[in-house]
Amino acid sequence: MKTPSKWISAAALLAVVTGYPIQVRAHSFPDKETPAAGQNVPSPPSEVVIDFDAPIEKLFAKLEVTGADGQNLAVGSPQVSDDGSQLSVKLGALKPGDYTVKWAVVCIDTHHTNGSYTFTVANGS
Ligand SMILES: [Cu+2]
Repeated sequence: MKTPSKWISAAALLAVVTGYPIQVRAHSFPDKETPAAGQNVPSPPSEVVIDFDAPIEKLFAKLEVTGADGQNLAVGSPQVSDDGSQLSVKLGALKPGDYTVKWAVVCIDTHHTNGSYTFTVANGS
């Protein structure tokens, strides 16, 4: 005869032991940014692209690119690739200077992550 209570406690213990690391791994953080964080690009990029290490929800993805005056220079809405791994937005013509990229996403297990980084458009001459 089986002893259900033993099975239940074993499952509960397993959830406690493994639950936390599984959730951490499922959070979506940037794997790669284009332009890269801190990069000094020789010519103005036409878009900003961020690759994530875990799929993100299309509905809640935010991506802003602001210049020194704080104005958002993204053109149109941010786009999420079909597999949820890539977030991108088109840019208007950027002048030389420093730009801040701000992103906020929700991964498929509903965890929110966000962050920001800067890149520089060099003085082309
Ligand atoms: Cu998560």
